[in-house]
Amino acid sequence: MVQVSLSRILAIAPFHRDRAIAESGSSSPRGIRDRHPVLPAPARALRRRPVSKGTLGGRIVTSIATSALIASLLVAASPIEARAGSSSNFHLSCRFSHARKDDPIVYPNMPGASHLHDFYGNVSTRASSTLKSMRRANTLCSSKADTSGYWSPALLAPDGTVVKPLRLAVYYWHGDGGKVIAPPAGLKMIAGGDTTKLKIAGYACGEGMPVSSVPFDCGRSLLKGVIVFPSCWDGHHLDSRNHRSHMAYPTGKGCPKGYRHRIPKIIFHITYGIQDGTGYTLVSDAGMGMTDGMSLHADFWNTWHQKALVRLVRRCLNGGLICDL
Ligand SMILES: [Cu+2]
Repeated sequence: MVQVSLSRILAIAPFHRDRAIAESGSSSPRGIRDRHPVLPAPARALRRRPVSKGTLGGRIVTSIATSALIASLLVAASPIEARAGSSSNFHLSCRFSHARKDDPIVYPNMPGASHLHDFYGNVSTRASSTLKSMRRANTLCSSKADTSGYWSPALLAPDGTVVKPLRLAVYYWHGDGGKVIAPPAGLKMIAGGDTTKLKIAGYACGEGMPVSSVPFDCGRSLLKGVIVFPSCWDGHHLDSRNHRSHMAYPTGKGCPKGYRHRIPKIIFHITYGIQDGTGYTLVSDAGMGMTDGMSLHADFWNTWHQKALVRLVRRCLNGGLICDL
């Protein structure tokens, strides 16, 4: 095991952390792949995994480490890099910032026009936000270079009270295929809205892909809302009228015609802070023609400090690593 500083690798001051641990490939790549949220995983085993108070990456890498010593080191250290092969990714944790009836993508400059959204990371995201104002603002994400806009609809308890969520974990996966490019600066997109398509949006416990179209009882684990964004870009448009049609999901044969530009597969894992989600709904259900939390969707606005994002894509994704930011 070799200790390196990711900030040195990336040469980005805001990324400075005390230390980083690079795993030299001694962990089993199979072990990593087994817990890849994108791949079919043993849902029951994942659901029963206890929730750790360690860092996001600590949880993941701990699950693949075989010795308690390595595990404790990895939980304590951040960022972490590990050899990953095809399941390379970088991921960060963004704390809940504020809830507001704003949507800078669907209703720019129209405060109060939207259903109630939970905003994560950037503390300034509002209807009037611009790329410039976003980049100038503070972020609650674990990487200070990530001043992106991340939001999703507010969750309601069965008695109608609004749930204050805890945090959002954002994964940027390499996915299958050749090299990926960084999402272009200013890219806007919306994903989800109908959890009958579980591959795109739904609910889970702990890590892993959605296993339910409605919030449910996770026992001792925390309920998560999971949304998968499209990773094929048309190469021209940063947005489109429905905020979706400039993007496409890959098929078994890769990115479809007209959408050949591969960006990372971005996956949101929202931690609401509740265990039993039975009877919970979303504020967006009625407006989107859904019930029972089935309108789960999310918005992504790439207002990262772009140079840092480009470096992460090159270093972690095209470099075959797992990077915990
Ligand atoms: Cu919404």
